Amino acid sequence: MKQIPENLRKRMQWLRSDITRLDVDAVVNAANPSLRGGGGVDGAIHRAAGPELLAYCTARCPQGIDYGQAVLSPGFGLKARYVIHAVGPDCRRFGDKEKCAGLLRSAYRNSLALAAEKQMESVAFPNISTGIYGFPKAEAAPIAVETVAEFLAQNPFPRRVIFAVFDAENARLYRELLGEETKDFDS
Ligand code: AR6
Repeated sequence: MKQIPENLRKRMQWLRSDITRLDVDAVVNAANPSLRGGGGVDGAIHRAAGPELLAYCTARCPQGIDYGQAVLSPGFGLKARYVIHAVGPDCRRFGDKEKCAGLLRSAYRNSLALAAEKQMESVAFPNISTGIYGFPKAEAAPIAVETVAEFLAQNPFPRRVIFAVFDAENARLYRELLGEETKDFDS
C-alpha cells in the first residue's frame, strides 16, 4: 500500500467497537441491495435505530440500490445523526476479484461523497463485505484505507473517518495499516 501523508493520516482512526454505539455524524451500514435489513452489522444497526429506519428505507428506496451504491437516511434511535447505507460486493456471487475490488472502492467512495455533500465532521465505517459477503479481510483492509485516503486528499469533508473494527483479524490488519487504536474516542 502507498504511504499515507501525515495530514491525511491524522484524519483517519480505527477502534474496536460496536458501530451502533458511536457518537458520530454518520455510521455506514454494510447493507444489501434490498435495503430491508439483514444479519451482521446491518441487523445491529436496524435493531439500534428502531423500526422507523426500515420504514424510511422502504419508502425512499422501494427498488433498493445496486452493489457499490450508497444512500443516506436519518439515524433515528442511534446517537449518529445519519446512516449511510452502502452495499459492498457479495463475493459469493461475483467470482471476479477485480470486479469485487472495484465495487468495494465504489461503496466507500459513494458513502464518502454523501458525507462530503452534508459537510459532515465524522463518519464511521464497518469493514464492508468482510463478513457474510465473504471479501477476504486481508485484501479488503488496504483497499478501504487507500480509498478513504484518496478521497480525503481531494475533500475537506468528512473531516474524520473512523474504521469501527469488530473482529480480531480486522483489528490486527488495521493496526498494521494505521498504527495503534484510538483510545480517546468519545462513544
Ligand atoms: N459493529 C461493527 N462491525 C460489525 C458489527 C457491529 N455491530 N457487527 C458485525 N460487524 P457483515 P457484509 C462487522 O456480515 O459482509 C447482512 O445480512 C463484521 O465483523 O455485517 O458486508 C446484509 O444485509 C464484519 O467485519 O456485512 C447483507 O446481506 C463486517 O462488520 C450482508 O450481511 C461486515 O460484516 C452484508 O455482508
